[in-house]
Amino acid sequence: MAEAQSSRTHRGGSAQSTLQGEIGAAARELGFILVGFAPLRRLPRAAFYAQWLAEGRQGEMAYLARDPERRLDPRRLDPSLRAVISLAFPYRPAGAPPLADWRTSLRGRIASYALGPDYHLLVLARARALAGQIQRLRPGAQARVYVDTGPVLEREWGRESALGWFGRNTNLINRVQGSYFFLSEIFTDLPLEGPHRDYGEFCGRCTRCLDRCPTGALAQGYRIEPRLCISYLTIESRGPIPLHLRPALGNWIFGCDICQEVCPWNDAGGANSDELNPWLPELLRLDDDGFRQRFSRSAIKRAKRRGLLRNVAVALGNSANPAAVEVLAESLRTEPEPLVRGHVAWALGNLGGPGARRALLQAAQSESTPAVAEEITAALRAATGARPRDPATCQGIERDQD
Ligand code: B12
Ligand code: SF4
Ligand code: SF4
Repeated sequence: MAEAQSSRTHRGGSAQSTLQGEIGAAARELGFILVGFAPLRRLPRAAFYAQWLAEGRQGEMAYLARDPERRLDPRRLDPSLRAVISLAFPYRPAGAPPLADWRTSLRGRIASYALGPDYHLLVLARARALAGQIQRLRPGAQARVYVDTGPVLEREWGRESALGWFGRNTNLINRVQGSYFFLSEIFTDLPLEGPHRDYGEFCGRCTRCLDRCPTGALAQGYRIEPRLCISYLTIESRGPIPLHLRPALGNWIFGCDICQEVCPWNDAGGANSDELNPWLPELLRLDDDGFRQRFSRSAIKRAKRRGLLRNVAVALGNSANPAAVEVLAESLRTEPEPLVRGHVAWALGNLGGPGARRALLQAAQSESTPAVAEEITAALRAATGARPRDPATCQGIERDQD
């Protein structure tokens, strides 16, 4: 079991300590790498949350603003609840450094948490199994399980249970395990003992995550502006990606790991996998059935086909690779979803060159959705001014004459 709990929870010989030891052992068997306990209380950092909402930081994630009191105090779900068991389940970081030649190979990047089956199902099943064991140890005990599945401020409960500290990148970080883990909670009416000291704070003077975030989403004071975060833009946001942010997405098409990759508390990643570096033209050609077949058991389904293909179009537009024009031109002709067509037009405008301009001019004749027609007009302007770049170096090169 990780250091986060060992010195804090298994004290004395009380019935609670024995029970907590048994819960810890069962959790470890189920694959959890951290376990902590804390009595429930109204979270004391409520003002931070109120301010966050007042600034509209939830963006399109309206659920975050729904009944904030319930998020701050789980006893509003059920007054008999007394304690939380906070759990961390690891996921494997992607290989680092990321593919340097993505512009040439036209490969995108997917955040490593999305590798394999959807974590909501995977971790939920393990946490439910643990809840079942707790109920066998203490028949009749309440055990309500969450994995990003309800009105719970999960990192805050992880912090209360001394699993780690809230880093400048706003992730919960453990000194041994880093931050590549999911959080899960079991709320119970059992009187479990809390940690006996604060975990502490270990960012020190480091500001790597702030310096390296490509969109400036992170600020001093442990503050994130989700509406600038690539994870929000590529997963949660359903509409057009703001024009000025599209270049900063690079080849991220689902989530982003940069502020974790640069964190000195995380180990360098494992092997690169095709699943996390998919070939972008193939994704842009996915129809509804193809999307369902490929992603129905993956966290990626959250973005929906239209969201994912929107992101893929942006990445292709950022590739500076004329080889991307063919699939984009094909998509502009055949794609049924206006959101995707609009971003495809932007991508062609960004790439420029005769093929891109031809495709845009042709589409301008028949496009019937005003928002897409606007994207096409802007893209034609950009394509006329654009100097194609060398994908290998991403430097400007002379444009072929039409
Ligand atoms: C909304 C959300 C997002 C949003 C907003 C992120 C954010 N930082 O709030 C977006 C889409 C951007 C996002 C991105 C990611 N997410 Co997310 N996300 C969530 C979700 C659903 C809710 C988070 C939330 O409530 N935010 C609202 C803010 C106000 O809450 P808060 O930051 O926890 O703040 C409270 C306290 O911490 C405190 N506080 C915080 N800082 C400070 C500082 C001071 C000085 C004070 C006084 C108080 C204070 O005040 C608040 C009220 O108590 C949680 C799951 C859940 N239900 O909790 C997952 C979750 C946080 N996400 C997770 C993950 C993995 C990610 C990504 C890494 C995915 C990816 N690779 O793309 C990125 C990381 C981006 C980043 N740097 O945060 C994991 C994090 C695990 C971990 N080790 O921390 C969670 C816990 C999901 C899970 N079950 O594992 N996510
Ligand atoms: S996930 Fe990416 S975009 Fe979001 S805060 Fe971290 S580095 Fe910035
Ligand atoms: S990169 Fe540095 S500042 Fe950011 S969370 Fe990690 S230790 Fe903290």
